[in-house]
Amino acid sequence: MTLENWGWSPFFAERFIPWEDSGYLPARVIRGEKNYFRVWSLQGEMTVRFAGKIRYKAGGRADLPVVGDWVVIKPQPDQRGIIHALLERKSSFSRNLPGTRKGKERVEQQVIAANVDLVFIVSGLDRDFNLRRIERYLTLVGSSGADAVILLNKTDLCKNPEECKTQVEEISGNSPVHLCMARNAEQLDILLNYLQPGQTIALLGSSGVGKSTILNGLLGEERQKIGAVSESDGKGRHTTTHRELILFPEGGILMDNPGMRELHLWGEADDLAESFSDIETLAVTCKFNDCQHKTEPGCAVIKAIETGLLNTGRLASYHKLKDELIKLQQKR
Ligand SMILES: Nc1nc2c(ncn2[C@@H]2O[C@H](COP(=O)(O)OP(=O)(O)OP(=O)(O)O)[C@@H](O)[C@H]2O)c(=O)[nH]1
Ligand SMILES: [Mg+2]
Ligand SMILES: [Zn+2]
Repeated sequence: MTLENWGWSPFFAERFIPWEDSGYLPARVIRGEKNYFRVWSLQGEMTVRFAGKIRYKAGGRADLPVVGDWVVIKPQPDQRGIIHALLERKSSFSRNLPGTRKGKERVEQQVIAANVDLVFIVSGLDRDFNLRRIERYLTLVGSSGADAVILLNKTDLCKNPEECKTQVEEISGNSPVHLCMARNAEQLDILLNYLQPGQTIALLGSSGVGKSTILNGLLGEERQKIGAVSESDGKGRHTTTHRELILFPEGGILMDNPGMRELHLWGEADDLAESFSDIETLAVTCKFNDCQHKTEPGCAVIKAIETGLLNTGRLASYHKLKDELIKLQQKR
């Protein structure tokens, strides 16, 4: 096994140069527990903690290691070690953890996963199916620096999966959309093409959509625990509780994730240029440069609604996500 199998590249090698030749090793965080991490290095898998100075020096939560990070460790006896530094991330997937402190609203970046190349956005074709949520995921992935592929799972629970796929393709821009039925491992073969040596793919989506079932189906073994969805509301029960990187024997790394409840964006208003490229392209021909596409005369976006080129749900979603990103920018 090489570091490259685990996603190591010249980008990280360059950042590791200052640590070379003094007993330090690069290692990838494959699982995070409350007080320690599991990492993989050329000395195999081990349990590591981080040196107090990392926590002390960290400007915020975002500077602490998460699953997917490359860290600098010093091995100790019994497959244990200490994390001394976090190597700069190539990409990171973050959300906003809003809250209040001393009565004041505040925002905080929560890095969910690091150094992910591709995200499988998984949606169930049952009650989970929701175009607006898929748009939100696409925006979040757009801000992260990773590419997105949309998987519409549970085709057996949908009367017309092709029709749903067409609807998603209207909002997915350049991201491919695939249908699958993970329970019977059907239509998963095409996904194997995305698994390339050293590439990290994260599975994201609500609880119960079948992320772990997809992972098991691709791997061909019952690696991850699967949980039934509730009969009353069709939602999952948060069966997966830890993020984890799983190395595929044929190459490629998959990250299973717990289902996400709240999905507050962390990014900038400009990030919508990718996930809403249709609207942003129309906006170029609006009469006013700062057109908000609400009531302005000569608005090309409103005109597209009138002619049926664009639907109101999509525009409302654009406004909602844009407002959220602008508010976030103001608070930061
Ligand atoms: N009908 C049907 N059920 C499926 C399919 N794929 C997965 N399921 C079921 O959906 C339920 C949830 O699957 P999981 O793989 O545990 O879902 P998850 O996204 O990993 O959920 P969390 O770990 O809670 O985030 C299980 O009962 C699966 O058997 C499918 O293609 N069709
Ligand atoms: Mg799961
Ligand atoms: Zn306009």
